[in-house]
Amino acid sequence: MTEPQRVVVIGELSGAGPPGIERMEGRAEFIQVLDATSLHAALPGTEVVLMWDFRSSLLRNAMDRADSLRWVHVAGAGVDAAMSPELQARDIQLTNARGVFDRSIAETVAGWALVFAKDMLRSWQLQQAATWQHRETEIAAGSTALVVGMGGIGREIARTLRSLRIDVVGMATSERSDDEFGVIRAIDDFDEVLPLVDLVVLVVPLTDRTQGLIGATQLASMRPTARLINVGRGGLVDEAALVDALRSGTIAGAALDVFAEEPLPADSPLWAMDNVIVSPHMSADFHGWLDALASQFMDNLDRWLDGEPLTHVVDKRLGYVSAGEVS
Ligand code: OXD
Repeated sequence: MTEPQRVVVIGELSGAGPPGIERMEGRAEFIQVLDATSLHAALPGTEVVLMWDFRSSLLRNAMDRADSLRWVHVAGAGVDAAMSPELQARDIQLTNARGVFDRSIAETVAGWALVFAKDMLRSWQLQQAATWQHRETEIAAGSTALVVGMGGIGREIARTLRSLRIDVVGMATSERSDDEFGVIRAIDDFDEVLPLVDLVVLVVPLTDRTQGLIGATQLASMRPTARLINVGRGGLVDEAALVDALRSGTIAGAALDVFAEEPLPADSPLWAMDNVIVSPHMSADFHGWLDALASQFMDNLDRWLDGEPLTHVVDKRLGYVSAGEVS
């Protein structure tokens, strides 16, 4: 009889393992680690690591102990915290939670687009003051949104915005023609397209290329009526420059699900700004998301144990699952 596959799980779990672990009985054993010391002890001889906590930097800092590592699964969309030169260079497969979050994030983004257009933040603020103040609001239909990052999540965002009759310009690493979205612009054209749109949605992975994509220069080039939605990573935006731009009216508003530091520090000026929505990194997290993440991993683990190819394999040079990948 073959030994069960040892899977080292990095991150907090509420039960004995990820939800649905029973189906792996006899096939896999899960060892949970929460700190560097236990990871250091568990890594030697381990082939499979599940990063249940997609934000953890534990593995990145312990790659010298990972003598037998062959597969890392990140239970999240962004793999930036797992990425390291060693992981990139070695023959280790990296997979992510592609597909799980598309709908939840798309609905969040569409909701915020409408909150801005229909001035709902102001209505809420006036309600707090029991003030009846009639106003006129924008029509979102006919406005233009730039969606930066056209992987699975970005495409679902683009679809959902289009269903509101918002025109969408998609942007990805390189220019390409797409059956559904027409010409997808290259990220190198970012500064050129930015001044032409009403809404900028960041859903692109954080890589060396996208770090600090939006700084003071980019903000200054945006329409004063434009809004920024960030559901990618805090590092995509220079947060201090954003605060300045929101204060001075350089841009009209921002909805932020991700921040340079999380949780957002209590003294961040963003908390108190009336043209800002602060969301605690939860745009992806719908009721049942943990079950969905676990079940996606177990399906891949079954494939691994059966010697079949894994799905949702991240291109480690790009930092995301490339368009041609099985998903
Ligand atoms: C993720 C996220 O990458 O929720 O999964 O930010």
